[in-house]
Amino acid sequence: MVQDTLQEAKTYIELEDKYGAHNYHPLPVVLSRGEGVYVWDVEGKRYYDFLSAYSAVNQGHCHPRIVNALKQQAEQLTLTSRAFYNDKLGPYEKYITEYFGYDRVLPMNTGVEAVETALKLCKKWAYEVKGIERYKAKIIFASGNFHGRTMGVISASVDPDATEGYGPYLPGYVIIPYNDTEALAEALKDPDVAGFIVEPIQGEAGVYVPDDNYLPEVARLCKEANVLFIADEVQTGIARTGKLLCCDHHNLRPDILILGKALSGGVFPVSAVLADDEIMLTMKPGQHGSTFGGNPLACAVAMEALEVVKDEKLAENAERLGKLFRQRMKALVEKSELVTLVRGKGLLNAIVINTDGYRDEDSHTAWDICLELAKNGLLAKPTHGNIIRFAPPLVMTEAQLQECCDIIEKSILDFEKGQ
Ligand code: IF1
Repeated sequence: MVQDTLQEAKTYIELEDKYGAHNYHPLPVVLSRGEGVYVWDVEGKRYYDFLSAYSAVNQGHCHPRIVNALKQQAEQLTLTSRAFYNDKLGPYEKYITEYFGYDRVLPMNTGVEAVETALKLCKKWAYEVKGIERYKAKIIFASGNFHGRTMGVISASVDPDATEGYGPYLPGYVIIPYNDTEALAEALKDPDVAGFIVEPIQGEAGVYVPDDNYLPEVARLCKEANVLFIADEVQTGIARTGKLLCCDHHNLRPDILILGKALSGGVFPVSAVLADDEIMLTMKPGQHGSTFGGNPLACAVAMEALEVVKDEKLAENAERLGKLFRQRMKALVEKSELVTLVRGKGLLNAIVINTDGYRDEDSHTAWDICLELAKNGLLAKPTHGNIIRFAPPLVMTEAQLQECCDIIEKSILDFEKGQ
């Protein structure tokens, strides 16, 4: 369908073009159904989904158990607001805090709301526990970060696409290079630093996996400086990188843990911030909130989504299939002129396409390869010009993964021949 977008698909594309904001540039594929590792377009063509809605459908599209939990609760009670108690939030709070090993959870909806919540908690803690003078608290971010699209978060971005035209920005942020513990140690000399927020792997930056000792050093340096280590696991969490959390690869326990996306298996916006009493109880009644935060529907869906992760051993599967995937891609690097490297952890991987310059938006090479992949029944999308992220649902079988590697290899080698 991709090349000669048929009339029906064109209709949907034209509707979005005419009536929608143009804040995305989608691949010309119009999807109408999803199940497990597959999605279908309006012409009935089936694709392997190698984006997983940016790691929100780790459990696979429309997982029956999660959809059923949604349906059951939707016919019972969907939203009470936090003006009253309900019979789902308490049990969910107990469940998720025991699941991840924290004293408390603050439930939100989108990933960026959870990030903003974590940043507010960090400052509250800085003034009320660490004793930093109001309002001198600073938070350190890593360059190349992606934590969402709100003003409070893009103020720490160095990506012109994410920031240009949205000033003035929020003050109080310090930006240091990613994967650089010396820069962190230097920045931590400032006694007004409250926290360091970091993605265990930088997704948007192109699946940038830091050195093995980076995160352990981050945790050690933050502890030494009495600064909060805040892990944004919105994309790397929920089994994506081959462990329940990416921090688990290093047996690290961030002071504040941020979750989103696959926390709901992609059927509903659910996010969460987890921390212990000393941090979480700095927020008093009325000092933070959200209309939908912690709603009964979200609680029912998230509990089932997390049960599925455990029951179906999705982290183990991601670990095993991720190794296979990178082996196959390394073999492709040997055969291909275009593919220069593969990097990732578990089933969060990316290949780098050989074009000049990091933000080589003009190359279209990665984009055109994604069109070729779609033609051959596999959906993926470039990030930052010359990098293609590959992140299938974690329910994939080995046979399906091998078939997908065949598709990727064929598409890229055919594309090169056609160049
Ligand atoms: C877009 C990127 C991925 C995230 C991390 C917080 C959030 C995200 C590590 C905010 C969201 C999404 C947002 C979406 C595309 C996608 C994305 F390309 F933008 F960067 F995955 F890599 N922390 N990432 O990755 O969560 O508020 O969106 O629920 O904005 O285009 P959200």
